[in-house]
Amino acid sequence: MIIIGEKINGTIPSVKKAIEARDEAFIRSLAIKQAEAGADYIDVCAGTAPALEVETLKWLMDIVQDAVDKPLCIDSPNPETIEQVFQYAQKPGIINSVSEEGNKCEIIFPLIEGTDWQVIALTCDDNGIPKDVETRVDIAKRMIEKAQKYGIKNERIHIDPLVIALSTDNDSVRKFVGTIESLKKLYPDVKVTSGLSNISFGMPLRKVINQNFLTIAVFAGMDSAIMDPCNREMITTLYAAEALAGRDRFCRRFSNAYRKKIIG
Ligand code: THG
Repeated sequence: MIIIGEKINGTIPSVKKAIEARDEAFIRSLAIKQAEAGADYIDVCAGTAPALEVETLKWLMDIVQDAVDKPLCIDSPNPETIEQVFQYAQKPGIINSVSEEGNKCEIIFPLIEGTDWQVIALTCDDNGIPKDVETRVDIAKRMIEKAQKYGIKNERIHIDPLVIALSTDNDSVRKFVGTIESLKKLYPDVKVTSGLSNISFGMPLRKVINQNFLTIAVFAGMDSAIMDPCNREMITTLYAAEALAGRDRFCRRFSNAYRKKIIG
């Protein structure tokens, strides 16, 4: 699993406070903790008003890149913001995200043409998030075909099927799994990603729901996860799920992580 560490996000109250106080040490430690816990990419999201977003994101990017060697996942709903901060990235990472809303693809795809950047593509458009699998897959197809015109190969694209809270759609997980299955049949090389916490909105014991959702998503073939790599229970669930899904040869990663070391 490709792990995208989610903790540097201005919508989290403690991070919002740190951004407002320009508390560099706090952000730095979040970057280091996530890198040490196994994050492959560090998501940076300003979560501020658009007027402050470019300056805030640049500040976050500079701190993270100074603290760790991991590539960034630049998280903003505004393609113009991404366009402006892109130059401050020291190495290729992931753009989070495009969708079929407005002209997002038309701004972002030329930006990453001829680079090694990857992109998360959300399956929504000007009509919002579709309720059914077919429309999600249609939107994904349109974005994948557009990307091809810019030489962006399928393996650089992470489709995010935008899982809806289970409390508002009883079939949410089934639709998520169905979308992964259809996409992988059409485009075996395309990646699928997801956040893990939307599923449990409005429910008690959210941790349990999130962990079990992760297990199902791993089994369905999800390639990357936007998650908290410092959450030990979640990482244990991930390792166990990968072993159970046959994604951990000889269960080596799981065993190395959890078998008591026998010395002597
Ligand atoms: N898809 C894509 N991008 C995304 C999301 C997605 N970016 C934002 C969001 N969803 C993913 N990021 C977060 C960040 C923090 C939390 C949830 C999602 C969060 N954090 C708690 C905290 O830090 O206090 C608890 C974390 C925990 O212990 O697990 O809730 O869906 N493309």
